[in-house]
Amino acid sequence: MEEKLLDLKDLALEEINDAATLLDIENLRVKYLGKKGELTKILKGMGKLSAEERPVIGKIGNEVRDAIEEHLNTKREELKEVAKAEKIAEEVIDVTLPGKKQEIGRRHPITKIVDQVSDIFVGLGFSVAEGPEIDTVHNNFDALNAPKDHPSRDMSDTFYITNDLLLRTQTSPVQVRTMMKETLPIKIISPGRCFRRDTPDATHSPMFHQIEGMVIGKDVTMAELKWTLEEFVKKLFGENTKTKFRPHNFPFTEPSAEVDVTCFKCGGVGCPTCKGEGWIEILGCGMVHPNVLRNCGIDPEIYSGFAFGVGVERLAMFKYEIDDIRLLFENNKRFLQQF
Ligand code: 2NL
Repeated sequence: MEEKLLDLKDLALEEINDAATLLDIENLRVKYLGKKGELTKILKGMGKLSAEERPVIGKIGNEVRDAIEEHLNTKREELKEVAKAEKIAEEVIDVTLPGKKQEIGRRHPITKIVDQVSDIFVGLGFSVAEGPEIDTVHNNFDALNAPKDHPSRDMSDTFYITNDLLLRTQTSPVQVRTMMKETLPIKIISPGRCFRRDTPDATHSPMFHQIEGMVIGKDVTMAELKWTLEEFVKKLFGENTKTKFRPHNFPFTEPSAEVDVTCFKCGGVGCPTCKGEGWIEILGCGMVHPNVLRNCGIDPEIYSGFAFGVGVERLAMFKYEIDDIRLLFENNKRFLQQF
């Protein structure tokens, strides 16, 4: 029996030495020292021993148990150390590596112009109104006094969704909605996306932005229109900017005008930006047509108003010297980073 015990010890110590993981150690503990383990199996035979042999074998059994236990503990600590060292090696941080650059975004040039123009009009007492990009043919054309045969109504010029719904071609439907719903006086601007069935080229995009403005009240005259727009261009292009109101025609205003400003690059002498003209056309405007007021539930005998519309892309292209409108919507980061 003594021999069996010593053989068991040798075998156990050898196996423990070969253990590669903490799980191996636990399995070996169960195998040798567990309740049904090898050592217990041998010691069960002690009952057959003589009274003299029993304490001797018992002592050897205890020594074998202690030796195996100690060996298990030593190996367990060793494996724990190895595992820890491996983990540390794995998680090491190389502080000399270059950092990850945090790229900071910026506003799109169109957004910048919309914000700038909005700020100017808010400073003049206007509120900002918004509305849906899909609206009715009535709000987009009929209410605005557009003749039934007006070319802009054509299927080839407007994106129709149904016979009665379309993608708005201006932000005027927002003004129509405001007139129908709000109490007078009204003093609003409506910036937003508009859509026209255009084939894209350097100056046309089927999606573009417009800022319209409108003032309706008692005794609103063309003098207020001129003062408001002159203030606006001076704040946008500089105090020395001159304006020129040229007669024009829109179905929704009467009288109507287009506004030119002295070129903010050359001051009116003539340069590539203004194509040598000295003047740049920047917006359309006029006194709201009595039919439009009537269509929106306002009595033109009591109230009057003015309205205007600015193309945002045109302003952006002048301001940032962009020669192709398509560049604004290609989302090329290197292009957009310039503004
Ligand atoms: C242009 C011209 C304009 C308006 C828009 C308007 C809206 C209502 C009633 C009357 Cl609800 N007028 N808007 C008036 C004149 C000109 O835009 O060339 N835009 C780029």
